[in-house]
Amino acid sequence: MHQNEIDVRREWLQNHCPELAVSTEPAVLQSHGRDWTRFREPRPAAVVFPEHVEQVVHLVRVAAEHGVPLVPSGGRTGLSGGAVAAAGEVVVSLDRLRRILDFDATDRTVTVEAGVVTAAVQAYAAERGLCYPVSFGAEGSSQIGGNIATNAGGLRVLRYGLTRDWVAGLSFVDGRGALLECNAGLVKNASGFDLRHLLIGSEGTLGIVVRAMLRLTDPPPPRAAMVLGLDRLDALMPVFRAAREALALSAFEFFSATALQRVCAHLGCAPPLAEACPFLVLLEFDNPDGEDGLSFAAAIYDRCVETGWVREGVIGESATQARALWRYREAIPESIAAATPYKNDLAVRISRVPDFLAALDGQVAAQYPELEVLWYGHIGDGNLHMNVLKPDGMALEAFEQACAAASRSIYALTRSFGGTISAEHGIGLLKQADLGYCRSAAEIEHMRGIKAVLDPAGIMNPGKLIAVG
Ligand code: 2HG
Ligand code: ZN
Repeated sequence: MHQNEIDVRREWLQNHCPELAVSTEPAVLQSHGRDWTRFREPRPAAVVFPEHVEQVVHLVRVAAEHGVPLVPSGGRTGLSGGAVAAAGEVVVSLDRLRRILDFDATDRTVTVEAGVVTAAVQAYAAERGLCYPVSFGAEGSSQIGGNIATNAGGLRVLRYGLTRDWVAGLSFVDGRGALLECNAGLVKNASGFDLRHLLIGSEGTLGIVVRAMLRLTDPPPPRAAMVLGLDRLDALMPVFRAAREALALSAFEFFSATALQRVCAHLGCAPPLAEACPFLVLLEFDNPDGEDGLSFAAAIYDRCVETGWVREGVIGESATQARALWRYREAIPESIAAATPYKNDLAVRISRVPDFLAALDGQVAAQYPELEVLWYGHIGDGNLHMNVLKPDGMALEAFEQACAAASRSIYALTRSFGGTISAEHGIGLLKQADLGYCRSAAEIEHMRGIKAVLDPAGIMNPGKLIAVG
């Protein structure tokens, strides 16, 4: 988009939304025009900061009338470009819609505005003796609205499910500027289509989530963590099964030694195990009275070592020790960020993980003979992150093209296993052309039809998730 068109759009904003806080500062356009992806340069016309839901309603209404594209923006921690504004759009930041509105101890719900940060909800629940259990590395800056828009998952899906499972109700502004309130906290509501669930995972393409009522649960019991070193990929599932039979697992995470090396280099710390094993798993499990959990874990460990599945392991008994072990897994994305990783976020059914991994392993070696590939992920729920690192000196565009081409055969393999090309990061801008690898033509057609109803002017996050027109 040319600068004069951008100027016209800024003037339009001033004329039609004079009450709205607007920024056209280059630094703000940069920071709020993108998420954590680095494959597109941000170029929004402006960033607006509504403070009240009514301002969002008004903005969307006039934007729909005049065909002005909007990009909803939360904590901007997305990994698929869902919040990237690269074509002169108006970014709608939810940063100032960050009030906690209501708490109900009987319903065990908290109602928040969309811009409330995930960790703030967790802390608020903990102060009231409850827990908001959706948890992931970006929880310190991701916002509830964005979590809903991408149905964020994370580290404890195995125990607690996804964001979807914790949304008791939500309000959103559709693409025509109508405010809809969906399922205000009812546990049972058999009265037709549940638009709440349509909005969850819609990546801002159907409307802007402005408020949510979240369910809370009991706080977790004390937990311990264990890191085990494996020699072979095919030992992963036997270890998972053994652990799940004996322990109350809340996480079963996987990472490769190459990922661990990056973390140790980044944090300047020693690895958790004395011997270098090519694959590692991190288990987190309930340890309520500080005894049973640990003796079960020790028994599993012995069995896994005897059978040859595990070479070495370490247990973190105290909360501090467990946290230290978690760092090895959680810090992987930040440790490799400087290498502009190309991210794959694949998932298959848990039972198919071993065969999928074996097939993928061969394919990756053939597709990326010269590039460094790191594996990690939430194997306990079937989700595998595969990150390809950009070599120093390789142009970003050439790197993206090479990875995108290689990804297609990986997606085809994923499809043959009945899997998805995005488990939890969303399709966004970066994977939009490949949606057909995990959704049928009929499904995509219906998605377009649904979008046309909720967003007839096509202004809501255009070009993301599904191509229209
Ligand atoms: C994680 O599991 C996040 O740490 C990021 O989903 C995954 O960096 C990635 O590919
Ligand atoms: Zn993840």
